[in-house]
Amino acid sequence: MFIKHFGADIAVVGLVLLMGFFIKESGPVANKYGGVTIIPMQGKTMGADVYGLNIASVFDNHTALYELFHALETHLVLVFHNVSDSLTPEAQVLFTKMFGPVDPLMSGPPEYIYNKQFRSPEAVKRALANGADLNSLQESMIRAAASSVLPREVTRVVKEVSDLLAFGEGWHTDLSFNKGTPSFACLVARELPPVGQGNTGFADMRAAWKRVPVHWKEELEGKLANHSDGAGRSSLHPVVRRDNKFGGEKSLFVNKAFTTSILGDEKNLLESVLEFIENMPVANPDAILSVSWAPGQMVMWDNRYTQHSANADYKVRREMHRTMVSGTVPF
Ligand SMILES: O=C(O)CCC(=O)C(=O)O
Ligand SMILES: [Fe+2]
Repeated sequence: MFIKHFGADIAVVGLVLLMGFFIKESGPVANKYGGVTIIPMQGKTMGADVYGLNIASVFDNHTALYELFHALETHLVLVFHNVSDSLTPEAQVLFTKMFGPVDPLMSGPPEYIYNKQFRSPEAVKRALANGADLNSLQESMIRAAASSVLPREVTRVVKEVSDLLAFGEGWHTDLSFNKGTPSFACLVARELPPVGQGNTGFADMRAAWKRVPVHWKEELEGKLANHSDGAGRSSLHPVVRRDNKFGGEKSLFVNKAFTTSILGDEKNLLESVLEFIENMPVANPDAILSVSWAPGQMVMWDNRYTQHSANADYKVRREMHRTMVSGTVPF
């Protein structure tokens, strides 16, 4: 009896080891939904590559749409490769609407959008060191935005050759100074530097919360932070949000661009927390993605649980189109 039982245990252990070997050897598990394949990024706490999206036919493919929605909330960043030629700005708007209401005013008037970058001290320092005239720089970017003939829901994110600053440099969460912060954002590459330049970095704020020291957690949980655009719009949000639909996981919700203070932060933790995030590419590389771009590529991110940062390491014109899903009030 004992021998028989023992033998069965060995067989089970053997089977599990064998399965582990195959799973390990075959890499991440790809899931296929009506021609759309979702492959989680290996060795990362977030991110998935998506192949086979035909934006013209996906609207009739409810299984694929549901799975993409689920994948976005689970993996936080989806990189859509080789999206079909039909990826017009109008199709981008329609596709984004599949993830929730798209607010044409979400991006705000161009002046708001392009002003805020001047508050990034490093960017300003670098631009001034390069002899920039900040006023004319700002003007040229506003002109670029206003000359657009795109649908109102699409924000052009442009860096002209002559611009010394790029929109979105430095870790940030889009529009976190609003009361309802955008849930998802969608960025489409239109004009690009050579591959490997102009990457966009993403940081996983679920992983960040898991990894900050326990005594920080005890201090920060339950506190509110003030987020401000420096131009009159501001909101208070919880430092730790937990409104993830899948499991209510906690996520660290302060960012260098817009968080000005934590209410009741007697231990002055905000600075240390922002430093922790800044240092994530070195200390927590598995919780960071550096997404490189190719023509026709589209990226969607969960703007509640990630931060991102544009990398302005190129000298040519770059143009991206952004659409955003209206947000909910964080809790
Ligand atoms: O251009 C990029 O890589 C990202 C810009 C950005 O921050 C945004 O579109 O929200
Ligand atoms: Fe951004």
